[in-house]
Amino acid sequence: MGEQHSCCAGARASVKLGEAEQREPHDNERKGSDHKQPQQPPTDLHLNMIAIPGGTFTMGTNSQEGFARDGEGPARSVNISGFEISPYAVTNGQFGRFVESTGYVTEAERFGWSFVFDLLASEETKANVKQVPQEVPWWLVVEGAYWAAPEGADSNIETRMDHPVVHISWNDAAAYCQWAGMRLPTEAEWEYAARGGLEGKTYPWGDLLKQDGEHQCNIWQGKFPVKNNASDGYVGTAPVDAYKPNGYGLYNMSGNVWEWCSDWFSPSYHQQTSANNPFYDKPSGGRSMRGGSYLCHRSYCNRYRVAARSGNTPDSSTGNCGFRVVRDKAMMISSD
Ligand SMILES: [Ca+2]
Repeated sequence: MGEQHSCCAGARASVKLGEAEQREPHDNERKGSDHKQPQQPPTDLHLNMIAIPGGTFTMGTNSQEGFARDGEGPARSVNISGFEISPYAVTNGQFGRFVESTGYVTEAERFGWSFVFDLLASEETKANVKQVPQEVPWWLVVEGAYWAAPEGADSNIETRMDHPVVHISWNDAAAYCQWAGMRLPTEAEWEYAARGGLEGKTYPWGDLLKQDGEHQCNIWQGKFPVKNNASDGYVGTAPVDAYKPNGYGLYNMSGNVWEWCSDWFSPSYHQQTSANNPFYDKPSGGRSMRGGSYLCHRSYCNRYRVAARSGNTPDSSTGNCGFRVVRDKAMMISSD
């Protein structure tokens, strides 16, 4: 794939466990099936979808603050058809209903491990870690870490049902969408929605990181990667409805967790996609992610801006990446 940012999210392929430790998915696991019969999604799963009107906006940025190598620009005018988007990232509670209904097994479970940020893991978990990527030593390869045990086997989500589900690969997210009658947003839809009706701003709320001295999102304060002051209230994930929503009523489009998009990731996205409902459809090895996460820091990974982009391989999973869902607008008959 194109430029990949290991600080944002570790890649599955960068880890080579010993033969005895490397668990390849079995065929039946790849299908995400066990003995349960898949059921229809509950009708109350995504009740509060928000309608985003079609329109034209300036996508991307030419700002020096942007990462040119990521392909954040050149900024250009893009047309988007209307769609509906969830106001929040998919929660642990919602993903749990998917698993309960279908018996779906995530890729973190199939491979037997996922990437956990070291400050979040217990001392016991850290002591059992067999591998840490040298270039990004804050990403621990934790065996037994998955969506319901986000920091490893000695963790759980009991008090975090309203937090975004994490350790979800792109393939896992796509499976949830298929079950829920949804799809992942394109990058263009995501950015259009994240801007909340504002034009050319850095963040979903404007150009200043704080408003009236108040934190607007869950990122990192302190010294990355050793000291997180958490002055925004959270070291790890925050509830999906924390902080103020943007102009469209969407929460946490910046920070908290990265969100998968449907496009393949390419730094030449802006040069190679249409101005009408752009979508990068050439397989590049990586899928796009947007929004940044609780690990982003101004000094290190300033990718919680609305034009910022990253990507990861579709089988990778980390403790700072989730997703939100969209669907095409239902046909409306105008009474005008
Ligand atoms: Ca934080």
